[in-house]
Amino acid sequence: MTSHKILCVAGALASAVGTAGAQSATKGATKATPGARPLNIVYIMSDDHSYQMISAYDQRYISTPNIDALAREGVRFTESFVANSISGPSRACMLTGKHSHMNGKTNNESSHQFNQSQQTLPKLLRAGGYQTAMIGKIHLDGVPQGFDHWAILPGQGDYYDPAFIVPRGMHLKNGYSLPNGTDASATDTIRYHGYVTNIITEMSLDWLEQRDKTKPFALFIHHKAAHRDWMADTVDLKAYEDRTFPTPETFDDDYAGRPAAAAQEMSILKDMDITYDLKMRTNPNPSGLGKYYLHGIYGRLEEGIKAKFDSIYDPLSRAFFEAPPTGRALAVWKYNRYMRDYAKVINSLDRNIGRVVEYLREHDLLDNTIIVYTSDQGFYMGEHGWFDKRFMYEESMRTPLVMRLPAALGYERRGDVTTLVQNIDYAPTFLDMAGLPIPSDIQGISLRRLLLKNGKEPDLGRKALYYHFYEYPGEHAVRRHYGIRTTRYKLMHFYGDIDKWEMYDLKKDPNELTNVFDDPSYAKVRRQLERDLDGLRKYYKAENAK
Ligand code: SGN
Ligand code: CA
Repeated sequence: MTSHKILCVAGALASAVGTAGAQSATKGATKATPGARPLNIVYIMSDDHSYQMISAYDQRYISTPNIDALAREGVRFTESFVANSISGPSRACMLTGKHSHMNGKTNNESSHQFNQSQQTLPKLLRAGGYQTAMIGKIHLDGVPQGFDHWAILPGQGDYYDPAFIVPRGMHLKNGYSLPNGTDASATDTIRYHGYVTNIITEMSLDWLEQRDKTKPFALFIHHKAAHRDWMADTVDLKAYEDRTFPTPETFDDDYAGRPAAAAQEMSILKDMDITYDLKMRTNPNPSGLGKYYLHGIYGRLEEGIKAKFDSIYDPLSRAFFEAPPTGRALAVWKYNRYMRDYAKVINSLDRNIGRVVEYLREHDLLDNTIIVYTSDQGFYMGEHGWFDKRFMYEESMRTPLVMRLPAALGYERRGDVTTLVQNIDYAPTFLDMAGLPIPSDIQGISLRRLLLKNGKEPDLGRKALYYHFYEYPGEHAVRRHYGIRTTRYKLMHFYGDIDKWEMYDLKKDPNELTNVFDDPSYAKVRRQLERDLDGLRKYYKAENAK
């Protein structure tokens, strides 16, 4: 350590999903070139990183040269989605290749614990001869299994001087509480000095350095960034301070015809905290969250770091409380503060991704390593007036996904991949690329065939995606809902204390402002989508999921 997808006909869908489910590892498998080196996997996943804030996806806001380079030297998935837009569940989908109702981790609450003893991607890779490691945020209960080495943040973790839970004996215990389910006799918790994104990177590079170099490896680098409350590394504190960000088209959404959207509590204007989220410290009347920032977050920074935060935020804070803006002006002011802080955090994330690529380059590993960059879900950057995620609407059901691909191993595809993909596909993809069998109970499909050649994308046999969000009651008050997304339409059902169906024609209404569920001109499409959603629920054994 240095110091830290119009709609297919019902029969087509049924046969489509059937084909996908029957896919095997050997089908169309890349014949390894004799003497070729085995494939290594570097999977980098951040937290809450919206595709809007990656220049490879969206040039309106910021520049992310290192993430863009991964896409340039490989592929950018333009239709990439999660199955459940919330941390622990999303990570469980990724690790198991199964929807939430099958892997058991339906929401972030530890009352719905992830059963670590189930089949997972790292266990399968390890059994197949891979050396495996995971560093950073996993947000699942208990001790990670299937890794030769791991160091995880307790829960969300901290941006500064973060504690990590590590296998016992790796470091000295320093008294941090362990998450529910952790076998305390098997772990140590230790606080590291520095900024979390740097520390996770350094720990990852340290592991690469000391790994058994005779074996292929799979390294899972899971960043805390860019989770709320967006605390920048000191070197990025001044960045973007002179920038005014354009508000997105739907910033002033009135949620007409969408009661669940109206009932959320993730409004920048109403729910974003001036002190906790936006770091305005001279608040005469801080909220509970504000007090937590003052004592629990800002309060535990080192004096030198506090001074650097003060030099940026205190003049802004004093000016704000002297003449606080109101109404829409306040919403726009908060939006800009939010965008700046979030962008600063992405600067560090992108830079650290660059360090990992550089290490792989220096150690002659780029030719036999796939580097994946994704996030545990998308995020609202002011669209609909929001921050956070959870909804099946585009900004949060989507997630960025780029892959730097080793041409030397036959992965010659470059540019955009436009097939609908979902995070349950990662596990079967990596197993397939590693030449390992894909267990039949995995629900995702291997994307490997999409990565081989340029030209028409092979049909993977899946015409629609299933989505289900469960965390209600819960923070931000997003109602439970499930639905289907095709390349053109989306149908979703909010249930519980709200019982409302919503349907969108994404071609005519990409911002999902007009709910056409009751529009007679869409009656035929709606009947088809309803049948297809039923078909998907049966296919995924989700008929009883709620
Ligand atoms: C925390 C945040 C929420 C966020 C959840 C889940 N509140 O509870 O804003 O939606 O995490 O995020 S905070 O006051 O603690 O910042 S997730 O990415 O882990 O699923
Ligand atoms: Ca997240």
